[in-house]
Formats: sequence, structure tokens, C-alpha cells
Amino acid sequence: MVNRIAKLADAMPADFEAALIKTEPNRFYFLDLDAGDAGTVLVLKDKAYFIIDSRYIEIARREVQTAEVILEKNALSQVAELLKKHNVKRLNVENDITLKYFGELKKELPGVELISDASLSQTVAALREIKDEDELARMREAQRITDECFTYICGQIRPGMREIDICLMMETYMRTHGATGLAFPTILVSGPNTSLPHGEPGERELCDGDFITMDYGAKVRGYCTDMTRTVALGHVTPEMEEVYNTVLKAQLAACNAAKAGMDCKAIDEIARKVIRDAGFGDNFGHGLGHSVGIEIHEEPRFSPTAKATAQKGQMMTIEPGVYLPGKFGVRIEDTVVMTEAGCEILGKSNKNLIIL
Ligand SMILES: [Mn+2]
Repeated sequence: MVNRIAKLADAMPADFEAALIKTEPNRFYFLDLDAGDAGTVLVLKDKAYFIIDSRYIEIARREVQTAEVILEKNALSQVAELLKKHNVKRLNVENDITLKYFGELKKELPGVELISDASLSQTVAALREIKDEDELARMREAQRITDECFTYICGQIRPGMREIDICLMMETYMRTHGATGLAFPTILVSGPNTSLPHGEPGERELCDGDFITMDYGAKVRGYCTDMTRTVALGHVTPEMEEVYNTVLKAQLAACNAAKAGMDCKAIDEIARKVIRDAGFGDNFGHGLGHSVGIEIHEEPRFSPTAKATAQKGQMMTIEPGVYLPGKFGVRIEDTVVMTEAGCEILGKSNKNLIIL
């Protein structure tokens, strides 16, 4: 495995002494070990420690190779001892720890300067943005399962089934076909509920003439994928077809144009223009996409206010939508990997209008 801890020390400013990694996704990124919300990682210039309680100590000792694993007794006094031992006077902390934890650090680490600006969090975020081969392989596997699940569920959906039942079938399929988890709780909405971009699946029974929007993804060894498909049941009205084809055109335009080196804002605008030109500009309220990895929503974003430039190796979603309140909505989403030549769509699921 790539030593991500060594990469962190190299990426920090020259006066870097030590960093405390406490947030869950960052700890996972550095250790490649899922210990839930437990454990503390202390990164020094040329050494790292992982202080972890007895629930995870056996697996940590077996799996973690890039940090010395220490059984947790009182994590903060252990950190204090280690800082003293290594003569560390300045400690970078993530800027999204809780105020409560920050207060405890101040109390337990007297004489240590806590650096709580954004420098550590931003440095870690920048490392996490660019996926390495191993991360990419996990996301490809997650997408393969996500695609398979789409084919499976399209063969199962019938009028009269409830949203929550289909949802459960999808989640069961993914968990029994290689997913180590779900990227997020599956969104499955039907009929008028499809105008809610992140509606919750409920007891509504599917009927002829519904759109069904499925926004979901598998997780494989810590890495998420994200896909949305909207399918129809029985038949569509001309208005439904028009909206569907508009969203599809916008999605394809963005997928065809996006490449590393472009402004994220410009990529958003490509899809947004298609939707605006078709007269649905006011019905596409969210950004075009987001980065994805250990977390389902990471930086950067494709949005009208984005400041970043797309970079090679970023995993992004491209997910335009049009939502007509009280009527229906359509969203089509793929996860893509940014390259200098363009963007490669990770999945293979059909995007043309499917009428089941
Ligand atoms: Mn998404």
C-alpha cells in the first residue's frame, strides 16, 4: 500500500512538526482501516502512531503498517507523552474537529501550540482529491456492482411494488454481490415524489406512468460510487419524454466536454446551458456534480460558484436534473474519472429512456 502518512508529512509546510488526525474519513484514508469513530493518529515528520482501543487492537496490529499501533488507555495523555518524547511544540489539528475536542486538547496539551487553521485539513483534502490506482480499483469494483444492481432491479420492478421494498431489494443485491457497504442510504422515489431531488423512499406503490428515480451506490473497502437513473413504468407523456431527453442531452454534453484543466464552473455551465436553453433553467437548482471517494460528497464541486480547476485523477459525478414540483423530476448521474484527454465514465448502465 502507498504510504499516505509519508505523503502528508511531505505535503505540509517546512515548519511542520506534527499533526493529529481525528476525523473518521481522514483516519481511514491514512490507515486503510475502518475503526468507526475510534482511535487517534499522530503523524510526526518521520514516524506515526495509531492509538486505538481494545475493540480494534488486534485488527490494527495485523493491518496497519504505516503507523506504530498503541493500545489506548487515555488517548490524550498518551498523545501528550509522545509529543514530549519527540520534543514537539507545535501540533496541527484538523479544522473540523468538534469544539469539545478542541477544548480537551487545549487542556491536556499545555505548552503545545495548537494550529487549528485550515492548513492540515486542506492538505489532506488535496491528497484525497487525487485518487491512486488502488482507490480507483475499489471504485471501479463498486461501480461494477452498482451497474449490476441496475440491470437486476430493472428486471424486478412491477406496478404495485412499494418504493421501500424495491429499495431494500437493491441494497440486499449490492450487499450480497460484493459490496462491503452502501455509499449512502438508497434514494428511490416514484411518481410525483421524483420532483424531490433527495426524497426519501416511502410506502408509495408504483403505478403505470410513473417515473422512478434511483440514486444509489455500492461501497467497496471504504470507497463509494454514486449513480442515478430515472426509468419509466408503462408509458410516458410527451412532457416526461421532453424533460428526460433534455436532462440526457445536458448530461452527455457535460460528459463529452469535461476534462482535467477546465474550470469546474465551466463544466457546470455546459450542462446548465442545455437545460436553460430548453426552458427548464429554474428547475435545476443544484450543482452539476461533486467529488466522491471515501465520502460520498467531497471537494471539489461542479457548480456555478465553484472556484477550483478540474484535475487529473479526480473522481467526479455529473448529475444534471430537472424537477417540476408536484409533477415529476428526472436526474441522470454517472461517476467519472477526470483525465487530460476527457473524462472516463466509470459505469456502463444504459442512459437512454427505459420504459419498464
Ligand atoms: Mn451524487
